[in-house]
Amino acid sequence: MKELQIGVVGLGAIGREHVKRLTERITGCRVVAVSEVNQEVGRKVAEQYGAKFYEDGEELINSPEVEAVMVTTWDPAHAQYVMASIKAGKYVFCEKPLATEVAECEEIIKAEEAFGKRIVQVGFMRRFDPGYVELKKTIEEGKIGLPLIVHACHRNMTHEATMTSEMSIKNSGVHEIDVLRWLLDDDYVSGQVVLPRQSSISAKEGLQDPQIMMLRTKKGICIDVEISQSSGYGYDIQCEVVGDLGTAKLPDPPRVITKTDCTKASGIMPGWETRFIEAYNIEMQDWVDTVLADETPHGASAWDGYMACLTATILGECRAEGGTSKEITLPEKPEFYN
Ligand code: ISE
Repeated sequence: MKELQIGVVGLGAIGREHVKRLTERITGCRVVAVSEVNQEVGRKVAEQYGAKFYEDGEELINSPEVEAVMVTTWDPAHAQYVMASIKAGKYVFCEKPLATEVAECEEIIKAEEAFGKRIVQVGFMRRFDPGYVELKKTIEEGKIGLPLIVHACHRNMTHEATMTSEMSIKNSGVHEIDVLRWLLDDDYVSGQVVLPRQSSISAKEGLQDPQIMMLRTKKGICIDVEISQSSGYGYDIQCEVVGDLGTAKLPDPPRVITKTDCTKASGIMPGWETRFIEAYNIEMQDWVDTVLADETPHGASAWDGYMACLTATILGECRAEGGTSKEITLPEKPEFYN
C-alpha cells in the first residue's frame, strides 16, 4: 500500500504531538523529514522517528522525498512555509491560524488560485470533533428551528508567559471564529470586544483577560464568546445554540462520575491536547486519505483561514479602539473556493 511521505516543519508541542500521531496512529503515511529551529530538539525527534533532519524548513519542503508538508511552527512563521509549499506544488496542512496577518492570507489565496488546485488545509480540528459534528447536524436537521443566538466559552487552564490580548483572540479566539462560521454556515457582518474586570490570576502587562467577543452574522445570529486564558480549573469549551424551537448544546467529553463523602464529582480535561484528541486523530486520517487520493482536502480551506484571520484582526482593532462595534466587510468568495 502506498505511504504518503510527510515532512513536518516545526516541532514545538503540537508539532511533536502530530509526528507521534502520524507515526503511531494514522495509517497510510510516514514522517520522513522534520525541521526545527531548536536543532537539539529537531535532531532528537528525527532520530527517534527515523526521519531526516533539516536545519532549513524550505529546504525540507523542496526535497524530493517529501510529498506533503505539515506546518506546525509558531504562528508568525506559518505563512512563509505555506507559500513555499504552494510554490513547490505540494499539499500542505497548516496548523491554525493560517497566518497572523491579513496581507499574508491574501498572498496565500492568490498563490493557491494561481496554482489552480486546492492544496492547503488549515488545522481547525474542531470541524472534525464528534460533538461539534453532531451539533451541526442537529441544527441542519431543523431540530431547534432557526438559530438565533450562540453562547460560547473558551477557557484555557493557564497561559504561557508570552500570551497577549491580541494572541488571546488570534490564537485562541480564532477557533471559535472558525467553528461558529462553519457550524452556522454563515459569515460575520460586525463584531465587538467587551472587556470585563481583569482576572487577578492572569494579570500581566499586555494581557487583558478575560475578553468577550461579540459577533453578528449575515443571517442575524448574535454570538457571545468568553475567551479566558486562566480558568485555573481546567480546559473548558462550551457552546450553546439557541433556536426558536429549542436549544442545542455541545456535549462535554464523557468522564466518570464519582460519589464519595457526600460529594458528586467528575473530571475536567486539563488541556486541548486531550480534549480534542479524537478530533485531531479524525482530522489527520482524513487529510492523509484525501491527499493520497489526490482529492480536495475536506477541512478548512485557505479561504476559511483568511476569513478567520480577517475577523480576528478586526476584533483586535475594535479592542484597541475602546471596544465599540465595527463592521466586518468581507471580500467576495472566489468560485475557486466554492
Ligand atoms: C492553542 O494554541 C490551541 O490551538 C488550542 O486549541 C486552544 O484552545 C488554545 O487556546 C490555544 O492557545
